[in-house]
Amino acid sequence: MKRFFPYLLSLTLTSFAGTAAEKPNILFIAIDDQNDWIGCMDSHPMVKTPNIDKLAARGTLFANAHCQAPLCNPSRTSLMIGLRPSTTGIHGLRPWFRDVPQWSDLVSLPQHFAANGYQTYSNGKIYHSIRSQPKTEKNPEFQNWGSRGGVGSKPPQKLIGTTPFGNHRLMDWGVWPDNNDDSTKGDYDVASQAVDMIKNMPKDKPFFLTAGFFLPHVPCYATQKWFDLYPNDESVLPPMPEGDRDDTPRSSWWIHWKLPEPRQKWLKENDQQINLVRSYLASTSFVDDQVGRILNAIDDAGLQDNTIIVLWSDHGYHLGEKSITGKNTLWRNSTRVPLIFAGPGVKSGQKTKKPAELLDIYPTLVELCNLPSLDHLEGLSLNPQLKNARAPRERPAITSHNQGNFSIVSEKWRYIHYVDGEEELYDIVNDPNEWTNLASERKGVLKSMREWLPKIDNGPVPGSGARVLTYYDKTPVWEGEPIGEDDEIPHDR
Ligand SMILES: [Ca+2]
Ligand SMILES: [Ca+2]
Repeated sequence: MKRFFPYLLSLTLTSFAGTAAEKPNILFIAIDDQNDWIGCMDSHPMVKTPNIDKLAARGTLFANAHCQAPLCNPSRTSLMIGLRPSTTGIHGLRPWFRDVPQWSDLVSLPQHFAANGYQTYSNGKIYHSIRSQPKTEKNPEFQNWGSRGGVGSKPPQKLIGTTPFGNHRLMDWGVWPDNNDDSTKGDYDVASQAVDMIKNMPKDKPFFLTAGFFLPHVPCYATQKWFDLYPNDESVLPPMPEGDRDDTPRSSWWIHWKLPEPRQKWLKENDQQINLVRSYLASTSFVDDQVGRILNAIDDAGLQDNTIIVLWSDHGYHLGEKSITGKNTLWRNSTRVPLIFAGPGVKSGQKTKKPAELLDIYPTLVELCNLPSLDHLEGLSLNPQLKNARAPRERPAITSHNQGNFSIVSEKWRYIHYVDGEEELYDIVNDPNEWTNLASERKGVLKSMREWLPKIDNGPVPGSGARVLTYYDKTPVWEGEPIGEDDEIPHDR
């Protein structure tokens, strides 16, 4: 009997290795508030993101990908559980979806992988509100928790002075720390701990490893070396024609009525336009460098041929375009996001203009890894486009921001419907900056785009708050305060 034992043992080990080889690992990289200012997305002509560009060249870039909501909590909840915000009723920064009885047991993306033989690892910001396991919940969101990430080292006081709408502590940017040391930054720690996990994790199971970067979310603090990549003059600014909002409805303001993010007017008056844009670009390049550290660790560990890498951002960001900064809009600046897949099952060197949604990530990874499919998912698998960039796509990309406000993007058009019935239409091929609203001219296009408005359009769940707009009896209510018909649009208070 004794001499058979080593044989049995090696058989067991072989079958474990076999399982791991059949199931590719997942490296899941999230960037917070990263708009389409990524080199390979041909948006900002100066931005430097060599590592993300290299990843895109190794895989498939979705150049027409859009978030499901232009705000952290609803966007990330949607991506992680596979349901639209208009289905879940998660529209604001509150609540945490597990506190909503209807969604408390829904199987999230990492939970589904854990249930199918994966070890799951969390680093940094993946969900909006948790970076460690909530004590009250029985099912772990992740099995292993690493870096909490976040902003890291902060200056003793704000660098840019007092900002409107309450001088929010996050509304800040500039060079920090001032000694060129990146190692005190939360995102540096996210990359470091992800690299350690890649090096040291047990090899008997496939992994689902996340790295959630906080920058270029405000406060956009970066060290001087990243600022040095960008000129300190007006050439860094995006094009922002005067009066761009003259052809947009008043209800476009309702969904970002009062925000801590300063308006363009404040930036101009306080000479902060160039500083903000450079700070954002510097933060993007710094995060790109952290992405590169993790990609190198995958290569160094010899895992590149057996690891699917997906990189995404939860929504975009305005830096003065359409008179505002921040998110909370249904235009390109807020909805268009980087979305890249690379690794086994993904054709390399592809760039597709087919519409894609962050909601599609869940069913795509499930299919790529041959996991059991789940009935509740509202996204579509992107596998056809991962194999052939021109493969047909049956529906456009749909973004919502609070009940009744939707943006619908096809290969040719962006259609916007506001809660009061107002509409916008842009030809995104010939007018990628969405400057000319064609809603009054193209009635036929409007009609066909309207067909895609989701049939389910739920209002905010109980406990909703922070950036929630409701609309009853033709009265918009922003964060509990009615907006009067003649109220001046808040620009600078
Ligand atoms: Ca965000
Ligand atoms: Ca315009």
